[in-house]
Amino acid sequence: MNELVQERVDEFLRGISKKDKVCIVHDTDSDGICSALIIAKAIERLRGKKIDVRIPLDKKKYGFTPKMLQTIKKKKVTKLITTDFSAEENPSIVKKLEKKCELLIIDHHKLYHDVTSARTILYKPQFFSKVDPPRYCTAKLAYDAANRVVDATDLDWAAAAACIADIATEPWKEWLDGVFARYGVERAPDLFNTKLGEVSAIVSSAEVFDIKLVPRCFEIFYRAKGPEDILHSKLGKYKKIIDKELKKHLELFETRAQQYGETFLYEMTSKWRIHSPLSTILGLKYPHRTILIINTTHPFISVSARRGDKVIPVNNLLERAIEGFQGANAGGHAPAAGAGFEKKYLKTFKERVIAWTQSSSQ
Ligand SMILES: [Mn+2]
Repeated sequence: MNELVQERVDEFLRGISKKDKVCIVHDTDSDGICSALIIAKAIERLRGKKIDVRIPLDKKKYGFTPKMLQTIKKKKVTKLITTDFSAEENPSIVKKLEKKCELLIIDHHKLYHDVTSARTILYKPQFFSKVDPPRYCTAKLAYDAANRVVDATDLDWAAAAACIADIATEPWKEWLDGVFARYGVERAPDLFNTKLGEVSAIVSSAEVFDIKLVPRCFEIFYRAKGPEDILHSKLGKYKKIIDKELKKHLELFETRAQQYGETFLYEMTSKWRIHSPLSTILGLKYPHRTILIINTTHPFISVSARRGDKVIPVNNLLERAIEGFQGANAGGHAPAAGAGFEKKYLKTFKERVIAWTQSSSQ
């Protein structure tokens, strides 16, 4: 435990001047967008000037890509902030970036390497909090940091929407009650069925509908005064389309998923990248099952896995299952993770998952 991490984060944010070139690299899901929003707003309030560059993650590759590094170099970035992904997964890239800029990594995913240095801050719950990292989502980390250095309480709705999206509500019950009350939002047993849950679903639907909508999502969030502005925005139409597609696959899952003990594999194709929201819904419905949604639509397969009770850590399961696959990636949290690999590896992938889950349940 190291309480000094928070102090360093606050110092980093307060130290940003108008002369700095500030860049945020963020994940494109609700937590990624809301955390980037909160940090971007906090910086604008602190230094009286907006951030300079914002780069969304490339969903298929994760982490820094050569193109991103080029942009960071070209824009002469001096302060680099990343949100909602393990930016430290490749420490040599962090070391390279440190030569040109100071880094603040805000994230709640698995810790790969402690890259903390004079130039880099790793702001992960693992270092300073007893809260289970998956439940301390990045937007909440960003919100807590922002409010230590400036008033960002008006962004509570965005942080709350991200908590719902990431199933990271349990440790923050009291605070969430306050947010619901402040906006007069009615509670429901399933938080996705509330107006704040709808805000989070609007982002994920837009992202799933077309990844190119992410910058527009960010702009709409940046201008919004509260959750109502999102609910009445033009983004709502994508949610309707994606909801229909999700419903179709939720029904198909019941008859077509292959069962191996507690493990359920569901292969699907869709015009949209719905595997992640689909597995989130199924993970909530069946917390004691290991659920793998395998999207075989494209030559590069995407897998989204969930295990609500964490009996099987699905991030480790996926990391192990893709070992040796060229150009593959896997990662995430113990209860929720994702992977991507070329189609030629699908058979091996499935064999490994089945073998591993069956041997561990004996
Ligand atoms: Mn997250």
